[in-house]
Amino acid sequence: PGTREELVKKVSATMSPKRFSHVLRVEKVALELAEYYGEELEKTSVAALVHDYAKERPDEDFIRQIDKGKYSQDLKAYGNEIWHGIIGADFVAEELEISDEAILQAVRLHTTGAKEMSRLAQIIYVADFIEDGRDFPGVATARRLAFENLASAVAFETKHTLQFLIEKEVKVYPKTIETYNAWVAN
Ligand code: DGI
Ligand code: FE
Ligand code: FE
Ligand code: FE
Repeated sequence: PGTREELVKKVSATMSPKRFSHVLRVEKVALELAEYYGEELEKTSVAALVHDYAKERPDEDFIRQIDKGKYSQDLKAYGNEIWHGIIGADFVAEELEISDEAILQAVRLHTTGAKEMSRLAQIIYVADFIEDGRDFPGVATARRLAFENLASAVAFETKHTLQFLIEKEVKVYPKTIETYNAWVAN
């Protein structure tokens, strides 16, 4: 992977300045959470910096990965919002030469969550939701919960996201429901 500065250079080259500033804000609060919960800071920084690496890639890149047979064809019914984490981790691994499975898994799960999430995956999932630039009803509660009980912040975010998707009447990815069943409705 190299140094943080090398990573910052590569990641910032793939996205708008606006999105990259989101990435830096995610890193900032993720490191605060890592510090608070005793997670490895270096891993947390890398995971945060790369979590949206594939967010501005053309759809064809993702379709090609699906057609290689590594993923269910069902994924084709979704779009970048679902692909950039789940499939985007492939590009993080190949192009940024990151092989740490804990980091790659945190990238894969950062949008939908999962039934089981490592502490690092929970930190990235929550940090993405509460970073300083986020402003929506409930964000203050999410920020408070994040530093009280990480699992309760994951649950709060999952419920909020599902409510938002239903309100918009968009397709809910099955993994999002799995996350809800495991973290909210248990
Ligand atoms: O990449 P970010 O904008 O920082 O945040 P994200 O990766 O957490 O979420 C990207 C978008 O994905 C967000 O608008 C919510 C949406 N999303 C999350 N779960 C689902 C979903 N969209 C659909 N269609 N289905 C889902 O299950
Ligand atoms: Fe994302
Ligand atoms: Fe998120
Ligand atoms: Fe993000």
